Formats: sequence, C-alpha cells, structure tokens
Amino acid sequence: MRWSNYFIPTQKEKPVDAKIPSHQLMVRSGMIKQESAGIYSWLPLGLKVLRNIENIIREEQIKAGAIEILMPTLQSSDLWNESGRYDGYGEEMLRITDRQNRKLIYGPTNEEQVTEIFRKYIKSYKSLPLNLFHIQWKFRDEVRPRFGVMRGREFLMKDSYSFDLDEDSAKASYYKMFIAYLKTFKRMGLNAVPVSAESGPIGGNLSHEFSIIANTGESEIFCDKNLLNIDISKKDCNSDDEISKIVEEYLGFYSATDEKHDKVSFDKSVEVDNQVSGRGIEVGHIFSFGDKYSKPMKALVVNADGKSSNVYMGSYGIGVSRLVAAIIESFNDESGIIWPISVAPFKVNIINLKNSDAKCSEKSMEIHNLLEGLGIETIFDDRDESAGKKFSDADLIGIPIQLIIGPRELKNGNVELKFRKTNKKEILSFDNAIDQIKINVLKG
Ligand code: 5CA
Repeated sequence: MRWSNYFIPTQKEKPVDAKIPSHQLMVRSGMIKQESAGIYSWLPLGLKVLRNIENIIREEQIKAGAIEILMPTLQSSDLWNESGRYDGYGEEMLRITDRQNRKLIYGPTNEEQVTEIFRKYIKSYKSLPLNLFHIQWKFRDEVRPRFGVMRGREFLMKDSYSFDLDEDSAKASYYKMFIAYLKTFKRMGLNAVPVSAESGPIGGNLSHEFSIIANTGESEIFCDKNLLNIDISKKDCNSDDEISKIVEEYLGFYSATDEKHDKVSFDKSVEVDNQVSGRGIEVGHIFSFGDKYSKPMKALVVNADGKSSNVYMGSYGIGVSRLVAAIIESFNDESGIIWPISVAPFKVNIINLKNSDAKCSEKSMEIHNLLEGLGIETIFDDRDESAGKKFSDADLIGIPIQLIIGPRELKNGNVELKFRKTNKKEILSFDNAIDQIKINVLKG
C-alpha cells in the first residue's frame, strides 16, 4: 500500500481529553475518531488492527470447538422480560421503541437471545455439548465512558455461550474456554492473568476475569507470582484431561479481583516475595451459571432416559475493541506504538528518504511489490514529506519493521532495517534485509 493513496490522519499534538497512552496514541496515529461520548469511528489503521485481533480470537474459538453465528444488535425486550433482566439491568441498557411501539434494546450482552435460538432448535442431549459464539457490537450506557475504546459505550465483543447436559460437562466447557482465552491473549503478546471474579449481572458462582497488568488498569488485582510464570504456549491441551490438569494448576494459585480479595488467605497462602498486587485491564470474563437463563426461559433437553431438564449454560466474553487499547498500553514508548507482529496493521513500513531520487523511488516500489507478493503487508511511505516527518510518523504508528531506503546506502546495494521494538538499526544488503523480514514475520 502506498501511504499517499491511503488514509492515515496522524497528528503531533496530544488530544487534550486523552489521559492514558493508548487513547492518546490511537488518536494521534489516526486509528479512531470520537463521534460522541464513548462512540468511535474506526479509521483504516485502527480497523486493520481490530480485524487482526478478531481473527486470532475467531481461530482460537473454532479450535476450541465453538461455532460462529451472528446475532443482531437489536433484541426484543420480550426475551429480557422472560429472563427477568429487563427491569433489573438498569440505566446501562439502551432501550428503543420502534414505530409499532414495540420495545427493543441494543444488546449489552446476548444470553437471552442465544437461549432463544437454542430452545427453538435443540431438544435432545445428543446435540450437546454445544458452544455458539459471535463477534458483534454491544452498547452499554456507561455513566463514565473513558480512556477511549478502553471503556466505550459502543464496543466490540466476542461472546460465546456453552450448553451442556450436566454440571460436569458444563465445567469441561468452562475449562476449554479458560485455556482458549490464555492462548488467544498469548498470540497477541499478552500474558493474561486469570483472576477469580464476581459474576455481577450475568450471574452464577463460577467466574474468572482475564487481566493484563498495566499501570493504567481500572481495577486492582491480587495474585501469586507463580501464576505469571506458567507458559501456556508450552502446554499440551489436546484432551479434556490435559485441559483439566492445566486449569487446576492455574486455579491452585491465589488470584482475585478487588471485590473477591481476601487479605487473610492471600497472606497465608502466598509467600511475601510472591505476592503480586497491581492494576489490571480486564480483557476477558467467563461465567458458568447453570440454569439461570434456561430455567425461566424453558430451554430444556431430553436426556438418555427420556427425562427433560434445563440445560446448563456458561458465557464467555472478550473485549475485542478494548484489546486494541490494552495491547498499546503494554507496548509503547515515548515515540509511539510498538505493535506485536501478530496484530500489526502492516508488518513493514518502507521509508523512501528521497522521493526526488528516481533510483530510491524505483527500489522502494520494487521491494514493496516483492514483500506484498510474499504476503507480507507493507506500507510504502512515498509522501512528499521530510525524512524527519516520515521517521516520526513511522515510530508513532508502530509498524514492527522499518525499511529505510536512501541514496547513500543504495549506491552500495544496501538498505537500512530498523526494528521498532528495540529501535536498533542495521545496514544490510537487499537480500539479507528481505531474509530478515521473512524470518521475523514468520516468527510472529
Ligand atoms: N455476557 C458476558 C460474557 S459473554 C459479558 O457480557 N461479560 S462482560 O460484561 O464481562 O464483558 C465481556 C468483556 O467485554 C469484558 O471482559 C471487557 O473486556 C469487555 N467490555 C465490557 N464493557 C466494556 C466497555 N464499556 N468498553 C469496552 N469493553 C468492554
């Protein structure tokens, strides 16, 4: 992609209302534009990152056996009356009346809607277990939308819903998602900590939040340091047994949100040197709540003995749009964003130092085409801007690899390669530079 044909409205100044690095950097790098409180347009760079994150989540959900559907943003209030949540959900729920005077709501979550789908089609234990997920916009009329997309009113969520015949099988479904979540976040370069949590308005008595430790996190979390040292990418999680063992290993260590924290048991069960307390960004939250929805909404299945019972359910959310901000909170420096390869909007940023030099422009275009041909997404900064502006914009938008092409190096058949993560520059021949890029992009 040629930068001059693209749309990246970068800005130098920090937006006055943006208090945390991710919000400042998302606005400055032209990823989002605020439309009203807690509601954003996603501009090309922001949208590319959002889609990359979405795809990683989708792949891991499918690997874990979940099946993708798409439910609407608008739901009938009748379903919420059936579950008993219509009145209870409070002012966070956006309520809408259509021209026929029918009451609708803009979904803050989809337990009711998915239970309605389930009860219409599924009648027998033979169809279980089942896990349905979708990636859809939600609306919560938060009192204090803040920190950009970190706490929006309209936000993108991945939500999955599991259906099981009994409690044991429901637990196995919960554990599957537990592991899928750790793997998902790991692929984005994030070490998520599963913390025992309150279930709030979703309900149930088994619940974990997945948090990224960061200074700008909204809530306090407490855990055993050993929890942070488990490397999920090195674990075999192929069978229910293997999954169960690993989850039990995680659950063996103390971890809790502020509301669940018990100082006495923390002090007793965790050595002082291993006590971690810090701010956490909640990027995922999972719940197991038995028949909380299936009972009032009469979602029944017939078991092998011909008896009917309410299906056991769980729900599993990931804040897709919040993750964009959480990743930036984890990876930035004073010059800008530092994208992990796996979610980066482009993998390589070619910087042509001298547009007026025909050889530089030709070589830049040639390498751009070569990389794109290899399936490596590349942005070529061909703008008529100073080298300084190109460098500072490149650092700001945070593409992991910068390839700098200037007349001096080009004369000797060389280019300069800079890795945004270390900010180290290296002069290499064309072939070596391409090899380095291939190796690093593959490594992810
Ligand atoms: N029904 C359940 C699971 S599907 C549910 O709604 N869970 S939740 O309320 O915890 O939300 C799931 C995830 O969405 C959260 O972990 C968080 O990462 C994200 N999220 C929640 N509220 C917001 C918000 N206002 N802005 C951005 N992301 C949010």
